[in-house]
Amino acid sequence: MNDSVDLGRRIENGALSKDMAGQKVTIAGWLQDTRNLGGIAFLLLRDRSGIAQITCLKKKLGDEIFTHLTTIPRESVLAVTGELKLNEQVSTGFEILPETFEVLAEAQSPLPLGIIDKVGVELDTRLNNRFLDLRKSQVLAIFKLREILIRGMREYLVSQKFMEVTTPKIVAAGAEGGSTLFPIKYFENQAYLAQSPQLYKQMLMGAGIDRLYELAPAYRAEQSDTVRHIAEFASLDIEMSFIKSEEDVMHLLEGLMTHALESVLKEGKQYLDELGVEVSVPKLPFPRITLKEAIKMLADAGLEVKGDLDTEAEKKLGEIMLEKHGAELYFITKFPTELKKTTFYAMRDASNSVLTNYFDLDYRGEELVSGGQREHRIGILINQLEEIGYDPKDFEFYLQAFRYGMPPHGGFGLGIERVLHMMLRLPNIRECVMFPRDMYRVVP
Ligand code: AMO
Repeated sequence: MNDSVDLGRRIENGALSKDMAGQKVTIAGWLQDTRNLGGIAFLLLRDRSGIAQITCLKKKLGDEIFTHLTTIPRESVLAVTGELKLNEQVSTGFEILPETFEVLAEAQSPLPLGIIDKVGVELDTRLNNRFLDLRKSQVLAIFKLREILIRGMREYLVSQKFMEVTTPKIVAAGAEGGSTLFPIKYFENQAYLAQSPQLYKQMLMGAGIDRLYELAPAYRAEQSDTVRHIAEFASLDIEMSFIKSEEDVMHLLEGLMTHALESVLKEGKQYLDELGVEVSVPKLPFPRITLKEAIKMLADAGLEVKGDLDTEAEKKLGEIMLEKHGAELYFITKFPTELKKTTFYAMRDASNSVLTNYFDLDYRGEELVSGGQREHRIGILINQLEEIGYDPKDFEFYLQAFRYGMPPHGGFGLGIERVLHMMLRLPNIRECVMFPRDMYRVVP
């Protein structure tokens, strides 16, 4: 009985069906749970596609084999061959009566983390044992939804003729301010981990790749230990040429978000149900409010804001936009130049140079996206670099691309984890990354 099982014949649990009644099948996975009732025992075997019940009858198997099967530690990897038999009492409608089995890898016990126990476990313990944590169906559901969301975004961008590109993550200059740069030793020189593909996506506009996107890690040495910041995040960046204004970019972003959320609803229902969350597809167009209007709305609600919106103000604005405008997603536009100082590449408003053509997209009070129209005229771009004290020489590789025909262009950067964080109403953004990086965590 305890022979080797031919894994070449393995069928995924999800592919088993009642039509296979009477057939011999081979399954393999993790032993999730064992219920031993004396003469009969039920083993639940889990793989990525589902759970199958293995029903062990002591009389049929004999004492020794029954005892062996029912004492295999939880979460061991087990392969079983046996007959598929219909049984209406099982949720799937069938069970497997084992004929041969093999313990492929025994799990140590106790487990550092229960897979099916309902006891609340600290996020840190879960992240320290992430390979086990990811075995939980509710945790895996987040990543199934992440995959569906990203697939929906890619689908949309491909349909809009965007080309996927890959730009370097080891770079010589930062694009998003010095304070969040990770310096690295690069042979005999200093380099940095890329905070954003900003300079490269713009250079590629000069190369004539007039609609591009990149989905890649971006690095920020965030000194703030918050539930919405991580040091490595998945950034979806787009850039497009021949725009009339940032409105063209915002229009694309509306289409992208709507399509991606529709995909999540269509393909991810089972995972949303598992997490007990409802997602709604936003109505078009998303409301647009200027930063000035946002500050006024907050003041009317009793919250005085000076300068930029902090976390509290963003949250409050999220509540106001939901209550008063029924909007979960909304644009905040016309950021003052003063607040986008480090954003030297931002085009200023032609009619009012104290404002930029820059916007954010917020989702229930959290910023998902920043973007806008870029400054493509080299003289002005150099002035803007100098204004904030940067030496244009350090950006010469970038500026060169503006000297030989750079079309008007714009784009945005979207944080994938931020979308998931808000969409799934998770308490912490770290839930949306398999192996998150933050100020204190670099393992596992
Ligand atoms: P920005 O710096 O606003 O803009 O970043 C764009 C988006 O990236 C996400 N994000 C983060 N997510 C998690 N943890 C972090 N520490 C973190 N930092 C940023 C947010 C944010 O809205 N080059 C510009 C984009 C552009 O103009 O194209 C940029 O990087 O969702």
